Amino acid sequence: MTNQGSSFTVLGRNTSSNVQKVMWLLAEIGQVCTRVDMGGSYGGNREEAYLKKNPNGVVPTLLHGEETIWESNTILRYISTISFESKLYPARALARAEIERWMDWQLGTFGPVNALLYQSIIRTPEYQRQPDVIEKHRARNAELLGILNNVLSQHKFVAGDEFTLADIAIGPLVHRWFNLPVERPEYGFVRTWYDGLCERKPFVDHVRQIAFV
Ligand SMILES: N[C@@H](CCC(=O)N[C@@H](CS)C(=O)NCC(=O)O)C(=O)O
Repeated sequence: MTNQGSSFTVLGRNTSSNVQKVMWLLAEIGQVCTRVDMGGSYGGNREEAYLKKNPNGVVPTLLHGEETIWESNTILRYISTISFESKLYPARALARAEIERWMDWQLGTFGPVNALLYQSIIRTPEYQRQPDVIEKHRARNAELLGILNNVLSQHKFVAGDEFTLADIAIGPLVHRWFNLPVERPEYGFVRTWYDGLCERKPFVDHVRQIAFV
């Protein structure tokens, strides 16, 4: 397959949850990569050279040989496919759909709601924080995590009994939920799953130990 032997370069700051997913996956499968700080306080992502690679001006962007890939979940699928990581991303259509719907749920449903909560606390100076706004976002996150809790009551990981890309897509956002100063309902199944992630070194290295900014 083209570029299969080429190395990976990830453009993006390690504080971005979308960069974290990619770094976490690469570490899980033992793929060496180079990461270049871009975005946030590092900047560079609105410059012409970067926009030529990723017209959205956001991180991450993956460079692999001659190829340039953007959208973090697409990057996860690309890396898994070319690395033949069939447990993380099986070829069977139904198994794939099970995983991909949770990746899409992260991107289209949970991600935006989680980002609003994160921004209303971490990205807002303390004196400007609005308790009613934080509460609105907290409640919506709690509602969505109830869905996840229900699913995790049925099997060990998000998309079944195997650890897959679905866990990697959602993990960094659940990490934020458990570490923001908000009240949380008792979601025992999500807690057990999250505690399990915290026992994985790649998760600790690329998600858990990175400070919130
Ligand atoms: N859907 C995109 C979202 C990418 C995105 O919004 N990245 C944020 C960081 S999480 C970003 O680049 N923000 C601007 C910046 O960091 O300067 C993906 O999953 O790759």
